[in-house]
Amino acid sequence: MCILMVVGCASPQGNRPFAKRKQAMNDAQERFQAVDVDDNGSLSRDEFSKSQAAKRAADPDKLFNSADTNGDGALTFSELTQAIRKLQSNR
Ligand SMILES: [Ca+2]
Ligand SMILES: [Ca+2]
Repeated sequence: MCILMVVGCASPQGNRPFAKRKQAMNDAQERFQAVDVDDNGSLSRDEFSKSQAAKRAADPDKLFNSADTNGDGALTFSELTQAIRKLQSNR
């Protein structure tokens, strides 16, 4: 029993490579990255204006401003998803 426990503890469970990271990426993230043309992880006003969310919005500029919660002039993925969630819950 002791030996089994030692072997169990020694198995490198924490060392697994993140092989499935790509699969875990969801649609929203893929769309975000497709719009993020300069690939810096955030959407500038210009990039945002080309996104589906902006095209569907009645006032994309207003949407951008309300989504940019930290006011740095760019939307991160989490800022955008929160804004979209807010939009959807309003309907
Ligand atoms: Ca960008
Ligand atoms: Ca921001």
